[in-house]
Amino acid sequence: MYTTKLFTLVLVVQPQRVLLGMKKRGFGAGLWNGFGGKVQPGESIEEAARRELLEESGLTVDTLQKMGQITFEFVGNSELMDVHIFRADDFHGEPTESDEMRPQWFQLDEVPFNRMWADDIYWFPLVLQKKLFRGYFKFQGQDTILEHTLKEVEEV
Ligand code: 8OG
Repeated sequence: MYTTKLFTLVLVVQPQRVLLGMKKRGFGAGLWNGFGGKVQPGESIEEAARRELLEESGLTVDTLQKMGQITFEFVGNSELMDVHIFRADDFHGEPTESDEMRPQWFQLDEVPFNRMWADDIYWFPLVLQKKLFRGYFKFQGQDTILEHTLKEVEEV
């Protein structure tokens, strides 16, 4: 029997650059990523996205745009990860290092895909183009994608 756990991920995107954080510990340590984490009981997905963004990057945003949803399966693990991906085009505050993340701006043509999760190269361009999507990725370990689906949708 599979169970599903909800996660958030926020990409702060500006005309020439995107803010990523180097994950310093835990799941995905050593990889650049957007900011996010687990949705807690009693919290909406968007509330969780804002909380995690603030905790990990020091930033607040007015508007979060829902961009996509990806389900991750890891072979041997019956808990699926349902990751809700948001984009923010404006923010308040200064990117600030936290215990979990070290933020850094990247030019849009210098996104470090070779030091990101292997699936990101598939869907990240859709976020940059403001296209909505749904996906499924089946991983073996943290590096190998065994199967995937990805489609553009009208509504997330
Ligand atoms: O609470 P924790 O930091 O462990 O949450 C995991 C974060 O990593 C959460 O923001 C969702 C995100 N995440 C995955 N898998 C992937 C992935 O394959 N690519 C990217 N970019 N982020 C991912 O859990």
